[in-house]
Amino acid sequence: MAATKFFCRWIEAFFVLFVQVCVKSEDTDAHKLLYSNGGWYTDTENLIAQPGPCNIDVWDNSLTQQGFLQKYAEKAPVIFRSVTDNSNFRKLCSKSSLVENYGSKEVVLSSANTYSYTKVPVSFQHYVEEILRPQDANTLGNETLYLFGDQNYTEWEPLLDQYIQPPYYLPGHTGALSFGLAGAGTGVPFHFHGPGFGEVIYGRKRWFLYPPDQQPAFNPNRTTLQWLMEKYPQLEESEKPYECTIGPGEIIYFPDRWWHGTLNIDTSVFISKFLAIAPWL
Ligand SMILES: O=C(O)CCC(=O)C(=O)O
Repeated sequence: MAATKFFCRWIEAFFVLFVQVCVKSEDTDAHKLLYSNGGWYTDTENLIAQPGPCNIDVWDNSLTQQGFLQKYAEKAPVIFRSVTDNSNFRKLCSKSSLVENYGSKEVVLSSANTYSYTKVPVSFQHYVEEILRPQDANTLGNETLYLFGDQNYTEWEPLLDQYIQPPYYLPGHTGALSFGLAGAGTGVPFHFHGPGFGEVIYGRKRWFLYPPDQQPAFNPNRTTLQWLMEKYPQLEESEKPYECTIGPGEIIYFPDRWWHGTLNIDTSVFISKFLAIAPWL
């Protein structure tokens, strides 16, 4: 009897140890990936843009859907921290995993100016090896190619399906996902459209926003980096934007028709969910 008890305890202890080792090594892998930015390196000499202050409300999942609708949906941007766990999606977005699984798939690059007129189809691998690079401070937005949106949804579906979407919604709206990858110092200059969410998977992204009735002064062909260096330092207190720099696992929500411009501090992987009115809902 005593021998059986001893044997059972031994088996139990072994099992607990086994589970602890497995959980710990998964955790460590996730941390290693985050620490290495998923292999999307940026040389420190190419980190020309810096993170800025954050004057936007930040919430964890204690914000209810009702609170979101009352305080933010149509009124103000908001940042969410740790409201979803996209560590599995993050693993799939490491450089080695994306190049291996999606290298031969086509993506359509857009010029990084306000109206993104230019569209250039290339393979994902070509973009990573030949085009993705840190922003040169003198290069214009209309001369910079940027990957955001415009993937063939069917081909990229296995990846996008793994993304856990933000847990907040706008009644009567449907959402479309847009995947992005861009170099340090790149970004999209001020523009506006419908409401949406933007999450950073790797890297850091600085967001600048203005309400619909406060159009900022900017040149649509100059980059957000050029605006930051030329115009931002001259802004009066009352002209300063809403802004925040978000990192992996953080999500920004921007309301309908709010002006927004983005600036990637590091080489960044990101995903947006654009919301549009769905008459059938
Ligand atoms: O995340 C970005 O850099 C650009 C996102 C954006 O502003 C947009 O797609 O409208």
